[in-house]
Amino acid sequence: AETYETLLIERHADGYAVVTLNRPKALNALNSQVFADLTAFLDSVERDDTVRCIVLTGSEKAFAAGADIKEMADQSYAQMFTENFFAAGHDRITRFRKPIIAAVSGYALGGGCELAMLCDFIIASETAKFGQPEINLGVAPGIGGSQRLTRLVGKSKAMDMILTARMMDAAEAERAGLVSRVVPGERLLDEAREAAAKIAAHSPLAVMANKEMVNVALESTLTEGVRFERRLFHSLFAFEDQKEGMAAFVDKRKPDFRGR
Ligand code: CO8
Repeated sequence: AETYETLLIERHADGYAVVTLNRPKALNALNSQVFADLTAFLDSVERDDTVRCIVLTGSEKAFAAGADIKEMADQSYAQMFTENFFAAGHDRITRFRKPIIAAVSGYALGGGCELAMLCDFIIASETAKFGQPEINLGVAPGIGGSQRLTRLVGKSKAMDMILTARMMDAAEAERAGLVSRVVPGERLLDEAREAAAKIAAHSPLAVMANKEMVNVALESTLTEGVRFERRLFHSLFAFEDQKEGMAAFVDKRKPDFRGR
């Protein structure tokens, strides 16, 4: 059985897994163990075809209230630098090739907001609150928040959030483009599961290619990005799944994607 100190894992027959952050007494504050557990889980499913999409969630009260302040409080510069604090966890998530949907209820603050932004898209409950309050602690975002928030919501709102440490509610986060959908709290997990099941029913090869293309948009010029898209699009014709997907459309039946 899969057991992790800080995560609950539920694998679903429809081809996705729900990963629940499970440090309720600390509002899911992210410590080294959480990143070690997430890394181990992602390693274990990277090549596992029964998990084609992941839903990452927290509790009703908190997706995650930040990096664990109690773990960081007494760290020296030499320790942070030597350990390259949280760098390995951050990098592991960005290297994961299958989609991760963040289902956010309650607080997504500091490292919690950064973790949600590391996911491929965010579905938020009406109760969700996003913020980068690190400045209150005399520090700054450290898991990509200053970069990803700015790309997602633009400079003005990113500066506002990061410099004042105020929280954004779900409606503002949706207007700003930080989250893709907002749903009532009781719908949150079903909405995320339904999205994950849809993704898991697609060709897993096409899913990986589509994810990679969108990510390239954030890191290239338009000309380079379009060239990358076109080459990857052409390459999908090497897979049986392309033949199957188009044949199924023509035959008016459901495709049977094999990931080949
Ligand atoms: N770290 C550790 N413990 C936490 C954290 C946290 N981030 N957040 C909450 N907790 C703990 C509390 O200490 C408390 O524990 P205890 O019961 O032992 O006192 C328990 O969770 C419940 O919290 P509260 O009693 O505070 O609950 P409230 O409902 O009153 O308040 C808040 C909820 C508003 C979310 C409040 O807990 C809060 O402000 N939390 C801190 C938010 C914050 O500042 N987050 C940013 C942290 S810094 C960060 O994320 C840096 C990221 C970059 C790291 C990069 C490394 C390279």
